[in-house]
Amino acid sequence: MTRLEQNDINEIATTLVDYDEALIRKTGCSLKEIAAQATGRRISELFDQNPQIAVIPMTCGQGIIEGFVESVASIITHLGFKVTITESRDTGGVAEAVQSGAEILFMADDDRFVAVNLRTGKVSDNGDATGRGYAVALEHMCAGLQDKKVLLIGAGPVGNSAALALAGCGAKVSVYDLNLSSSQRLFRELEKQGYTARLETDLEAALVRHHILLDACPAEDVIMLRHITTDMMIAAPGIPLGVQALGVEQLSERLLHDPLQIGVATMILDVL
Ligand code: PYL
Repeated sequence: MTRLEQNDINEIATTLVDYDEALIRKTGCSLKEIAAQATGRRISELFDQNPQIAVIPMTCGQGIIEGFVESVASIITHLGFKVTITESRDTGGVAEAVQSGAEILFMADDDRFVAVNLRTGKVSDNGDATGRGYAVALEHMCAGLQDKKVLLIGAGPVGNSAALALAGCGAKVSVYDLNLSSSQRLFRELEKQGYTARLETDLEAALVRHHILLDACPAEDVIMLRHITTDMMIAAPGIPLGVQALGVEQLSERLLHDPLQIGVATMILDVL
C-alpha cells in the first residue's frame, strides 16, 4: 500500500464542497449517497445517528503524516457527523477517546487504516471500504454495469474488494496484476463466488479490449494517452494516480480519483 504524503491530502479539507459537486457531475450521486450504497445503508436512517467519533494520530512506523487526521476529520464533518481529533497520540489517544465517550475511533498505522465501533465491535478497513465505494461510483459513472466488461488493475486489498463489488453489480470482471499469483488468486475467488471472470496477463492487450477500468494499482503511468478512447470511464483509487497526465486532461469528468474521500466516507457508514 502506498503511504500518502502531505501534498496528496493538503487540499482535502478546503475543497470538499467542490469535490462533492464534481462527484455529483461524474456519478449523479453525492459522497454520502455513494457511501450509503456501498454499505447498504439508507440515507434516511442516518439522520438520527449521531455517535461521538474520534480520530487518533498514530506515531508508529514512519510516523505522523502532516494533515492526515485533519483530512479524515474534515470528511467525517462534511458528511454531517461530529468528530474530534485527540490531543494525545497512540495509546494515550485511544484512552483519551474512550474516556471522552467516543463510540467510533479512526486510526491508521503504516499497514492498516481502520474505523472501529466500540459499542458494536464493527470494524471497517480503508482498503476494503475504498474498493466497495469506488465500485459503486464506477457503476453510476457507467449508468449500470450489468453484462459490461470491466478491467480491474491491481489485485491488492482495494482491487480485491472492488472486483467482488463490481461482479456483484453484474459486471464481467477481467483481472490484471503485475504479480500473476495475485491476479490468479482473485480470479479463483471470483469464480468460487459464482461469477464469470477473465484473467488478463497482457496489460497492453487488456487496455485495448476494455473501455471501463478500475485502477487500484499503486503505480504511475499505467494508463497512457494512447489507451484512452472517447467512451473510456476510469475509477482510480490507486495512489499515485495511474493515468498519464495528458490522459487526465483528455478524460476530464470520465475519471474519478481521490486519496481518501470515498474510502473514509464508506468506512464511517460501515461502522455506524
Ligand atoms: C490510508 C492511506 C490510503 C493510502 N495509503 C494509506 C496510508 O498512507 N497509510 C498510512 C497512514 C499513516 C497515518 C499516520 C498518522 O498521521 O496518524 N500514522
